[in-house]
Amino acid sequence: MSEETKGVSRRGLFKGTAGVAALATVAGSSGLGLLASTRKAAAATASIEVAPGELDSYYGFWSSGQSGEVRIIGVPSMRELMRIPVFNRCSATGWGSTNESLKILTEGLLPETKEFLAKRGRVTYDNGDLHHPHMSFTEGTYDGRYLFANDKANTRVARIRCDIMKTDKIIEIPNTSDIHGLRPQKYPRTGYVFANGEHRIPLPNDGIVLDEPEKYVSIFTAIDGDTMEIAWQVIVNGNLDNCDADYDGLYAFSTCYNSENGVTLADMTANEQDWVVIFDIKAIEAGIAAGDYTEYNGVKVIDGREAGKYTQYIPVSNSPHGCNMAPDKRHLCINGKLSPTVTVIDVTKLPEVFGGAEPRSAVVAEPQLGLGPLHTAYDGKGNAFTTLFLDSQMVKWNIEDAIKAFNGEDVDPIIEKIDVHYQPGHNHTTMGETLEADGQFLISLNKFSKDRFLNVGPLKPENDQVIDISGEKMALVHDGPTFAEPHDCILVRADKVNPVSIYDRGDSLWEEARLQAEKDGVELEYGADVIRDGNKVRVYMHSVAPAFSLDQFEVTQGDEVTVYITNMDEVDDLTHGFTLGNHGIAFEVGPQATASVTFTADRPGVHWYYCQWFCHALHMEMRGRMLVKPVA
Ligand code: CUK
Ligand code: CUA
Repeated sequence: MSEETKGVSRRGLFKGTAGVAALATVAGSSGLGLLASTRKAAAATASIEVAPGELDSYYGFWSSGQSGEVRIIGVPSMRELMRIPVFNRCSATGWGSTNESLKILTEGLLPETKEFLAKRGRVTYDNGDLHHPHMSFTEGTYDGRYLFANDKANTRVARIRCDIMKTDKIIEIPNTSDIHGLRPQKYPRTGYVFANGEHRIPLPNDGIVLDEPEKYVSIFTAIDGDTMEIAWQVIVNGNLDNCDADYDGLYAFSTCYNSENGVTLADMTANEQDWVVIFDIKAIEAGIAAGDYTEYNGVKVIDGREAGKYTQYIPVSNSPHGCNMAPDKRHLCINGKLSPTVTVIDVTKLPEVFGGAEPRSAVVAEPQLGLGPLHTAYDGKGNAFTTLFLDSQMVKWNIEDAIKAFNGEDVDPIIEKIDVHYQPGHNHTTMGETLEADGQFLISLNKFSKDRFLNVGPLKPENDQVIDISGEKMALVHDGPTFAEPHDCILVRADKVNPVSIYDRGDSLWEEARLQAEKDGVELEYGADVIRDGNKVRVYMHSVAPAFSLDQFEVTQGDEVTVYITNMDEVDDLTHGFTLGNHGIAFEVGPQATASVTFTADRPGVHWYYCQWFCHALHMEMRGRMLVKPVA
């Protein structure tokens, strides 16, 4: 089977050199000639089959780009298991309308954002652009506590609790614009979450500086993953794109594709070389402790624009993109994008660079791999897999051989190339960004699917392909359509993640509801109470399939009503819901959870509420009436 996956080289389709022109035309290329060979390859293996009733061996945590959520996908089957609302709103779970989710969505916003939104009658942003979901680490591997993810659109970072797979913190990052690259500290633990501000802006961005791009800055942020507070920031030269951290807890790295500090495409791609910024974590911590910072918006900000003790700038070819630390603890791969190369940096040489050695002295290899290298993943056996966006290929190469070739030996580091469909961005291997990289599967997250699926109109799905990398040869084994637009994913061995099935009644998620119930002298667990407090009305119900504890309640037009629902069922998978007709209200209540919503009852008349989560043979009957008395 594997021979068939070799496919046809697409190099001939792109005669030009890798550059802006080629990037601009790539969307129009089709590669139709490849179809026959690759379809055959896809059908030729059964290694991803997960039979009915069997479980996947990996959790895939998928970003969803402009959809703003995180998705859980079983790997290798590629079955979508769950969606976790993060920066988006969710009609099913009520994310963005329950009090509990609104608290998370609003409490971390900057004061000026709250003010800006309030003027528009809103309390939070409705969109997000989530590119990079990454799990917390302990000692170089996933520890199953949290997932962290960025929002490029509204400069936020979110944390997801992996015990319940719900978002529990969202913060907006001050002093910067458009958080893009995000990675957790790998060692000794997370620890810091590193986040790149991609777009350069004035600091402070208050309108005094406008069209003076030379005064804009880009900022690297370290967030404390335990408290979700900002630990410190560093101003850098150029912009910031992707980032990663080492396995020794000493350095973080970011790619910069705009060393020109330009604001137009032509400006930004003018220089032959950009750079990767190296951050010395210990030196920055010492600088903060010694008071070598300026405070902006309550955050301690270090100036790292000049190479020195805090930062070093290692030149690499024009417009690098992906930044991937290898599980050999030693090699960092910087993906060329506009250059056909990947630059390999030996992180054990970084102390010398900080000590004054020439920055490029840390570069130990620079293999030429093909057109448009964007991201690199690892098998834990010394091999790397790099996506070639322009070539629509995945290239497998050997790191040691690349180093030998760089030192003048006659070795070809490239082991194999296969076609992917089409234009891959990120890729990811099973456990590949940890010390436990196991070399089983590789995902290619392709930006275009074109003809790979039934035509669904002009907006087509992305295509996330599964490649079996356990053998000598790569074998493309599955095409997986996904909605807009996974940039990145991680593949976590199933035993690393242990979610609960039933909520703990003591969970802090509904702390405010618990406190309010105490004040009102009612029990959330067994409530069937309507508490009147001026024009505020608090309705406490619990639900046990197939009934709410109140089959009606009455309020007066204009009342501010809060409905608290507690699901007292203790059965796995027995979720109830609360939908209030013609009020735009619907939310999920998981087993043993409490959820609530607040609204103004300004529609006189009879309004039914019902459970929208099919829970019982009498699910349709699980409903009640809200009676709204008109004001005279
Ligand atoms: S980025 Cu999308 S292909 Cu936002 Cu990680 Cu590289
Ligand atoms: Cu409860 Cu449906």
